[in-house]
Amino acid sequence: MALRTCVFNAAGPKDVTLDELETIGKSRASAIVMKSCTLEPRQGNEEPRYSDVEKGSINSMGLPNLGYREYVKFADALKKHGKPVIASVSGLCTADNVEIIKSFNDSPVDAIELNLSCPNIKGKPQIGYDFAQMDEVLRETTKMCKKPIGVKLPPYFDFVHFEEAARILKKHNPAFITCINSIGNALVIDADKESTVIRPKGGFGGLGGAYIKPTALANARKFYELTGGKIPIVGVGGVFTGRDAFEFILAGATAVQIGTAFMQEGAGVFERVADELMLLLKTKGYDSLDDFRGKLKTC
Ligand code: OXC
Repeated sequence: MALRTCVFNAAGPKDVTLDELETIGKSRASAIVMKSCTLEPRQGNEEPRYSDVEKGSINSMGLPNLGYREYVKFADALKKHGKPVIASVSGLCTADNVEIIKSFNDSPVDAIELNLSCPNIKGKPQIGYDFAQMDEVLRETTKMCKKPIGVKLPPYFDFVHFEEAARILKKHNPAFITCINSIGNALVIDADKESTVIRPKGGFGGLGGAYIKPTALANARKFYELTGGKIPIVGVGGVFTGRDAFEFILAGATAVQIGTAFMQEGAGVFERVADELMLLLKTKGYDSLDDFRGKLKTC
């Protein structure tokens, strides 16, 4: 999949409606990722369910989306922007994922990102933390998907878990690995109000932004190492500047997605980050991302 720059949007923020997706289409984002969709439309969790916080964001949106049929239709309309359109699929069970992907197979989407890591669905654990289920859903979806299919993972924190996840991924050989989704079930407290800052699940939600960059970099790096650089890594988590994007490429990523910074700054963020990255490359004397991708030194 050819990308004009290595910077585009993460599934989630401002990508639910066709209007929002058109805004991404008109921006300098090098691809359009649509909101993670389910079989049926979802209202999502109760409000307030998103809050900007000091160094990022916390959310418990609960996958509000229009249902996959709408996103299949949107794909047609979005192709006119001349950049890849990526469907994000987050079925509530394996059969749902298969049914949704069947429809996208016959649509003009360029790729599918299978989201195995939403932390905000009440009563539904993240599939990325259940390795048997992750193995099953990848087996069932990779074999019937006719588009390049990547996997969006939750953050891992233990080398044993990285290794087990990588073993399963290598077995099913996805087209790309996106890491990381938000750090699930964090709690932000407003001491003045003596209250949580979001309402669902008692205030627990997915943490994004600068807080999570070191964890996101660790995940991008570990999966790059464990897959021998053979599966493209899409890094996401705490990208606010070209320098942040540079760090992800150095860790081994092929592209970066932007979530919280897009929420906070709007669609101009894609051009700013891409320009900052270009400038940094020039300053460092690099001609392309391949000159330094994965070449992280240990001090
Ligand atoms: N990650 C997701 O995968 N989905 C959204 N939030 C998040 O942090 C959501 O819709 O809850």
